Amino acid sequence: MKVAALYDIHGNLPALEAVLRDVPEDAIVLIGGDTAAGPMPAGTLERLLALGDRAVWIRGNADREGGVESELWRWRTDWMWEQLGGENRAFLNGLPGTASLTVDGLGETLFCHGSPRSDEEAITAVTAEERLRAILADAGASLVVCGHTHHQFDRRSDGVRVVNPGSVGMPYEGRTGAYWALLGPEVEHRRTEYDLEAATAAIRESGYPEPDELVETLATPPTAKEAAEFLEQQALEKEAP
Ligand SMILES: [Mn+2]
Repeated sequence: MKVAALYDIHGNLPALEAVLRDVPEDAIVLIGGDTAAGPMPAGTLERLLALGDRAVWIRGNADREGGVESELWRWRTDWMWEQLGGENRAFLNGLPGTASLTVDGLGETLFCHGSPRSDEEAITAVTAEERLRAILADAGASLVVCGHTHHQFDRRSDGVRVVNPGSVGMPYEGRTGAYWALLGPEVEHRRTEYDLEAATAAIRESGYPEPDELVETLATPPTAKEAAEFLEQQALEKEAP
């Protein structure tokens, strides 16, 4: 099978709609977590649930209770749970942490949100070899697809290939657009353009907490290098005893 990996959609329905227009009809849609936590959570879930059996879901840290740390993100996820009915809430919380699929030309592939062992553990483009080796030690697959850090990369460590498809709804790529990956038979990193002006208007109308912060991130995103270095530093501080 071919797999379209859609990670970190973050409730950005206009970005998702644009990406889904670019996804080949014969591809499975892997929804890589941090799916609804953003300005249009209910519409985003509804659109993805309409994919039915074509979609494979895994859970991100922001899709479960208690999965975010900062005050801003706690506010935002509280707002999200208010927007979603109890049924959607239970659905998101009950999703599996990982999924394993056999992809055309790539073989057995493990999909996770943060790392194979945690939806909160960050892998970045600059993760040191030693830390990466420890993270991947028990992955049990030759290809691991992870998200959470919102920038695309394609790395190898001890025979394990690690791919980040980037983020559909809140990318850190130094450039606007929606980022994802098409897997099978190659790993193809993709960027889809969407109408950011219309999306900005919808975000401002949604009632989403601190919309200006999101609007600014979408319009003038940090570069992948800046994001990778910042997130790597954060991960190291979290790890420190
Ligand atoms: Mn995340």
